[in-house]
Amino acid sequence: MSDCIFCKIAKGEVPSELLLEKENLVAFRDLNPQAPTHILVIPKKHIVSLDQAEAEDRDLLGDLLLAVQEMAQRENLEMGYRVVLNIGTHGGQTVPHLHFHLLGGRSLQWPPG
Ligand code: DGP
Repeated sequence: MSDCIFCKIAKGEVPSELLLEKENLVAFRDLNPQAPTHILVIPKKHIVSLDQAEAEDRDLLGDLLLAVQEMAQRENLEMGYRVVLNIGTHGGQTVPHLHFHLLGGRSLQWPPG
């Protein structure tokens, strides 16, 4: 989508600290980190949120989760980490392009606010 900031990051039209690029996804550091490691893993395909994902996105969703795992291993998060998927207004989603947050490097509280 032409006016989507994450589409622009995925295409390299907006700079980011890009950590991983595959055929169908990219991973980059969050602009506003909430933990020592805060990485976003996004599909190149514009999907607004998990709510808009379809059966044809099954493989893509699996690839995104495996990319999160790969990034966690690269970041040496052996003590554990959290994967967050915010959906819609009540879910706290601010960027309407599906993205997994990978948070780690400190002990994280539960429940979230
Ligand atoms: P969410 O609230 O789940 O929609 O998370 C959106 C995240 O995206 C938030 O943690 C900040 C991050 N973010 C927003 N704009 C940019 C950007 O232009 N570059 C990067 N690297 N991160 C961004």
